[in-house]
Amino acid sequence: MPATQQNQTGVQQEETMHKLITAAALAALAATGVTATGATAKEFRSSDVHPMDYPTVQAVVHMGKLINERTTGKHSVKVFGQSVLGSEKDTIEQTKIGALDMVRVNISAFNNIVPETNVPALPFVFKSKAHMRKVLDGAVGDDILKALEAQGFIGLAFYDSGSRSFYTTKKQIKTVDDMKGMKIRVQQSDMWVAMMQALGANATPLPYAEVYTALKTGVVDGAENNWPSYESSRHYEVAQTYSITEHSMAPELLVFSKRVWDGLPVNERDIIRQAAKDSVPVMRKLWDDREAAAEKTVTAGGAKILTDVDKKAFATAMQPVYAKFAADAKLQDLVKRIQAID
Ligand code: GTR
Repeated sequence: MPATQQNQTGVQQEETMHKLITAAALAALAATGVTATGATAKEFRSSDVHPMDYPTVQAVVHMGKLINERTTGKHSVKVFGQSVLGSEKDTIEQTKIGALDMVRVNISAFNNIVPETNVPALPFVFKSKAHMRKVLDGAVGDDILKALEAQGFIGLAFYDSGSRSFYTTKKQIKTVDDMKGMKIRVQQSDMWVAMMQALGANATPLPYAEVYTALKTGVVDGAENNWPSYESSRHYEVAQTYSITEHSMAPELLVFSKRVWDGLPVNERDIIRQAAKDSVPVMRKLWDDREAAAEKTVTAGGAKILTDVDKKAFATAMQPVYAKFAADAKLQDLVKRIQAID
């Protein structure tokens, strides 16, 4: 008998024993991840292709802290960066079957799965960063997030991804004519392939993690991305001419596995949704800072920035993509609603 139980009455001894057993049972439950309420505590696993200091990763880390606080320590989030869990295409599949809980990808990775996701990736569809944020924060954004559900994903939030521009290893791009016959790496999306075709280029769809080597070994002549990705991936070291075409503002997307989601109590789903929404302003601040810092880094690293690019001609040449990828009434309506927003 423990020393504390000496000199106790029978009733006291019974109470002490009960407390000891309860504490032991709780400890055992905690070890298996089951809380006193019977619900399973989880460390949600989320994937990203970017390094840990990148704004998308940090935003999800922040979201995880909010979830942890708001579930009083029950749930947490662990983010795996740098494609360690696989490419965007692979991790989307893992999320669908519930092997992964969350994934943060560019919306283009969903283009072949959910037609509505083509719309915000369309060339020159947004007028400015402010316009893009306003559209995605509103009803159009909500409708696109909802469209993911039928395919097994809960759309939680959009994050910024700035504007994407071309960068090349040898030949520089200033006009649409310069694109002719160039091999350009794109994301794994039919719409992105069509965009390059419209410009007269040859699209090479590749996972993000393979782009550096493809540029370095000459498998492709160029790629396209925003300032922070051009910088953090070190693509600027091997493709030193960055032509400011700003042809797409395809946003980032954070989704949760519907399969996992359906097993969560409603109040916890609300906490997760709200935490995702609350991570958006945090991400935007990180994003704006990183965009400015990335521009400085790549310039200091020897990248040549071409600003005298014929953007209008790029917009005109890419117009046929609308007819092909935003053809049906539902998608046309989304485009119209975006254009109607100031
Ligand atoms: C980045 C984006 C990634 C990925 C990458 C790419 O801007 O954040 O999710 O889509 O581009 O080009 O593959």
